[in-house]
Amino acid sequence: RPRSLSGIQATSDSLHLGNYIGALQQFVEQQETHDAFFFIANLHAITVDQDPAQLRERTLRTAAQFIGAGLDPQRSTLFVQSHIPAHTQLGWILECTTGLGEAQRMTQFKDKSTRNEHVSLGLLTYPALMAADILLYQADVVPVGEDQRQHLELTRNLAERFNHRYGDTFTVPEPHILKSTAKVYDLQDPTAKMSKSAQTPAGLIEILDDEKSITKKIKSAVTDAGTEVTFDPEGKPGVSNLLTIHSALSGRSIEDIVAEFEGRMYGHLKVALAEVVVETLRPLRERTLELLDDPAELTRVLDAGADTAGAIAERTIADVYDRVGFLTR
Ligand code: AQP
Repeated sequence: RPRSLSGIQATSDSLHLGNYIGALQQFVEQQETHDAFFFIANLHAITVDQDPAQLRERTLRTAAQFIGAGLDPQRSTLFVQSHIPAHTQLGWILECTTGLGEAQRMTQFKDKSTRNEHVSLGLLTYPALMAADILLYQADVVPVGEDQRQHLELTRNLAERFNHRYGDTFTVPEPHILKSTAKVYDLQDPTAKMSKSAQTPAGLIEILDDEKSITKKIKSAVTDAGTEVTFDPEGKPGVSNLLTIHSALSGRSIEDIVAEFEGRMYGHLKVALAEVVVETLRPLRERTLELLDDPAELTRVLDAGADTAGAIAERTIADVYDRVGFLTR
């Protein structure tokens, strides 16, 4: 089986619908067909300031949402990034493999460094650590949203550069970015990515939101001029985003949904979509809250995941250290 690996940062109490559709839903699918590894990226989280108690709590909450969304610890290896020291060890080596200009060209760095007042060095070196996350496990595919495409491209370049310099060491990974669901947009600003650093919480659906607030946010989503429900991301970004979300969650094709709403108003689509989102997220929320009642069990799952992941990561880092010329002891 090809190996699939991806991670999500522990930077919010709840993941949002973009994380779910762009990433988590793909993880759940891939655990059926791949040798699956998914982790909570707490090292990446501290590239911006985090409160320690909150980071601890959010790490467990993110793990609970992984399992609540359908990841099965029997079929996927679920772990916490900081439990495996090899991520930082390989991260350093890949920082030394990355050009400064190359890192500065990353659009996420450019966005976040202009948005944040304090810019840490970690924000710049973030993609080298991300490359380490992936290359340590010799991952074949990495399911992510569109915003991570450039980082994946850098990961591939770093793997090739290292292999060329030191001999075949790393599998060069392929991104798994589904065209249809790679970018979920903000409900209040359908030209911007749905993101936890959104201008207003009204544009962001958290997957642990209650049903009333989900329905309210969808009903007040910004739509476009005109009345006809058509899929036209350029001309009608608001309605198209609603159709994309519907299709991703209901599993129906966009054409099928458009046909259902022919001759009807945007409001009808919103009512139907609210129901689809609520029905999808209800069991997920219930399972997540149950899991959070038993943190000891979650910790046990993550410890077992770290044992499995650690064994693979240690093999890779030992090989890398040797190739780079570090003495063994
Ligand atoms: N809007 C989105 N549509 C599709 N996929 C998305 N992802 C994030 N937003 C969308 C994907 O979710 C995964 C986890 O990403 P992350 O841990 O990097 O989370 P994030 O980028 O911190 O989430 P935000 O909300 O986008 O954060 P900010 O506001 O800090 O930039 C990734 O696979 C990502 O592609």
